[in-house]
Amino acid sequence: MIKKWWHDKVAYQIYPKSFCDSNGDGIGDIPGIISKLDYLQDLGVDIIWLSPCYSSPLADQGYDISDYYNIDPRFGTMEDMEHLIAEAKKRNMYILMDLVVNHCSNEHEWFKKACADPDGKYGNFFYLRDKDGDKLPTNWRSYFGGSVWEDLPGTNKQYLHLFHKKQPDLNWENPEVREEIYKNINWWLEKGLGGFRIDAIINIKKALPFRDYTPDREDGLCSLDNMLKDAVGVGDFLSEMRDRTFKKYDAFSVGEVFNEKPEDIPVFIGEDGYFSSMFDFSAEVCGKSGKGWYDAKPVTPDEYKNCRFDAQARIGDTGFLSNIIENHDEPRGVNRYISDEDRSDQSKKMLAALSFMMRGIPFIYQGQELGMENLEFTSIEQVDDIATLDEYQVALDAGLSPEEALKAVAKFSRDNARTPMQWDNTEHAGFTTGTPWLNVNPNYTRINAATQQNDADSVLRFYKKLIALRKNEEYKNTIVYGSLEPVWRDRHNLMAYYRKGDKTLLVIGNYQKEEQTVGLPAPYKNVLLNNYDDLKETDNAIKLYGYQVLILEL
Ligand code: TEU
Ligand code: CA
Repeated sequence: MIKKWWHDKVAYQIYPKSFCDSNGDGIGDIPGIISKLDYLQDLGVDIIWLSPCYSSPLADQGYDISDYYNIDPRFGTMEDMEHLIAEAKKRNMYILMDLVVNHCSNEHEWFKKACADPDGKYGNFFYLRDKDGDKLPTNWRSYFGGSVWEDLPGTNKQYLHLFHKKQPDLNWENPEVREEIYKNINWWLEKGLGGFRIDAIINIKKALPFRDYTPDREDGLCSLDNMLKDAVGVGDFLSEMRDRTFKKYDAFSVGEVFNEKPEDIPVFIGEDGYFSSMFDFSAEVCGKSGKGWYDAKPVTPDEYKNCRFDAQARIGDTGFLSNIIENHDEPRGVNRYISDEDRSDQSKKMLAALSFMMRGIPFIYQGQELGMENLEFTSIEQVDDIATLDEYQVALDAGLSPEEALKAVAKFSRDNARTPMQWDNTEHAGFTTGTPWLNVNPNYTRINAATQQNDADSVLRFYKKLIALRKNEEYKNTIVYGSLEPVWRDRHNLMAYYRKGDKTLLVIGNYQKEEQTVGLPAPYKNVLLNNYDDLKETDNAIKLYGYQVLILEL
């Protein structure tokens, strides 16, 4: 395998709106991010992925871009962005921006021009269809609910939007659209970005000609999965994009890829793949239901283990996955993968080590390093996220009471991860001096960065140890490039694996509150990490405490 600069890195996702507010308007901003670079450097972060901060009406929190060449004034200025890139560089850190090019905002000038002249150049930047009475061009359901078709204002046409109606899909079949996108990517790379996280990218290829599929809910619409299964040829777009942009700059690119087919893996992230890496979403999609969030099942420890091991096996050493336990679209990992009764610093650390030590590039989502938790919603009024509001309606339509519907969607709400970062125990968790745009989790008095920095046993300090281990010259090669082999795969509530390279490491997590004993295959030389103070041994066997995690060198 050809070594790349990003292989041994540690990445961190910032959701700018909720990270740090420098001017008291309640919205996080780029100067706020700059003020926290030392914190990130101290943690050991190398790559920072910023969720979108381009000009945007923020209908989907910036994933609806109205100008790809500008920074939204709420987040700062272009000078701030350049300053951030420069300050990061000084610390040997790289900035990734979010590449949102499946769609733009309906407030982008391309869309405005398409409305003004739908048969002209910009009409062909989108997917437009003539209106035919009440009949929709297709019966596809948008990811955020309702039809994917919306009237094009001032015309007799409709436009396609797989996401929100304020996010019209760009027509990638049109070479002029692709040129505009590549031009913009290169413009940003010229500014010294390390690369991009690539949003919703599988959606750029549509199955043409459009057709209906069998409806799967009472609304008479069908999931977009049907259309995506039929769409062939996304690789033509992706390889062209790679060659015209990332490749020329040796930039890092990580794709938000769902529903990939096994044969996609080598072409997506193998040598000279479309992307440097893609996220492992195997655990995020586990237990999800086509009916909606209200019907999702909790993920058991054994399911969690199997999802993650299967994903690792599918990739092997073809390429590098990007490993996460959460992001801005998901609930907090410690809520999703640990039961309410068992959530503790110990179980949080176990989850951290099990995920972090897998083969791939670890991504930390802001606050994950503190063990930040879901917010308890008491009313749907507290929800800002458009996906949650839609899923709430889906749950009501399915017959749940308002209380049940709230409870069901609160578990998955994207706002769980979007509450302000908890810096310290002062008002609003030190995120802002003003009124935060979204409620701060009241647990900030207990869970915050300042307190944890001073506590050697904190979740934060444990993450620091994990990162330091990944960077330790002695073990680095094994942790980055070593193979991953599951051990005792069938043992209930136990997740364990070898990492084998020039060293042999054994990672063992007791994924339950009860103790359990494992016999070691060989004596260990060193305990590299332990989330307890001690280790209970009886000749070549270890009695693991509840949620104990160990990283041993054999
Ligand atoms: O997410 C795309 C995406 O595929 C998920 O939202 C997915 O539809 C959902 O999780 C299904 O369960 C990206 C961004 O991460 C998200 O924040 C944006 O809202 C979305 O694209 C549109 O840009
Ligand atoms: Ca601000």
